[in-house]
Amino acid sequence: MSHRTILLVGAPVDSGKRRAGCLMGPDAYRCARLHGALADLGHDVHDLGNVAPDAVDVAPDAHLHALPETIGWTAALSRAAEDALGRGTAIFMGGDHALSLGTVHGAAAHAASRGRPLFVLWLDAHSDFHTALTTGSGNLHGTPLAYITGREGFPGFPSVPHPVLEENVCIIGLRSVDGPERAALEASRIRRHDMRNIDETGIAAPLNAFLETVAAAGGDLHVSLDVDFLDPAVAPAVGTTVPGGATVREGHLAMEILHDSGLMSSLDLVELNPMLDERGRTAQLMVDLAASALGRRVFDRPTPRIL
Ligand code: EXY
Ligand code: MN
Ligand code: MN
Ligand code: MN
Repeated sequence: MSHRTILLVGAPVDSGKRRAGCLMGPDAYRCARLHGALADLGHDVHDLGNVAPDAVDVAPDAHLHALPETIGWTAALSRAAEDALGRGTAIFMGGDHALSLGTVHGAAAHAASRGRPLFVLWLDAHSDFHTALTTGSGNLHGTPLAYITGREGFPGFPSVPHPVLEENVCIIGLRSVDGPERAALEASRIRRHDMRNIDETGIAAPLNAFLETVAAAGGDLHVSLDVDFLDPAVAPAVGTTVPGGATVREGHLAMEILHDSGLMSSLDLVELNPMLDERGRTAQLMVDLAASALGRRVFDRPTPRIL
């Protein structure tokens, strides 16, 4: 297994929705030993601490929740992502999915600086494909995929000089898509796999097909893992649960396939709300999934000595 330099970046974004709690996400990952789990695999791991949002001169919006703060996070996390990716593999400890407005913005800039396209794997019950003008809830954590693919409708946000091409995006796990998102998705070139697809084909087939495209293009790959991709029975600590999600094994299989491909350059761990967790089991599952994405295997680990 190839050892990596891994940069852990705390992104305590809680502004993407009204329910509070994701603020504590980065420290929950620290308490669940994300750093140690990855170091145990032989990686050179550095925790860069938490990012803080930029102060921005943007007027609050009557509909869009915490608009100024979310714009400030986008700018700050874009810079943080470029910095971290210049040093190795970046893992962003969220924080809600609004953090991806900035992390993918920065990952796309980093890829472009090296003349490589950026691909995005979105593991989520939701498509997060609203613009700031179509969202019904006003919760900006439902918009990052629209923003980073360059959809119009984000007044006041940083420009997107390197939009991710729609054909370079693959969503897996869908089971809650709003009307405007559905219409926009169906008009797009985004690969999208709902849970019915996964029930029928399994998760390996669509994931491997996407990864073959990434490899053929010589692209960087940003993975955005939303807690609600998983079934609420195994991952309750998220405010937007949707029944019928991925099993623990489907989650690990996806992460193990990602590791075997060697293609993942950055990873968002988003939407963990420790206020909703049960003895830290969701945080632990997310740490275990991240470890699978970075090479943890039953048989690659030294067999414990029989005492
Ligand atoms: N589509 C709904 C909305 O826009 O409010 C729900 C969005 C949930 C977003 C979470 C992060 O995945
Ligand atoms: Mn070091
Ligand atoms: Mn999401
Ligand atoms: Mn979601």
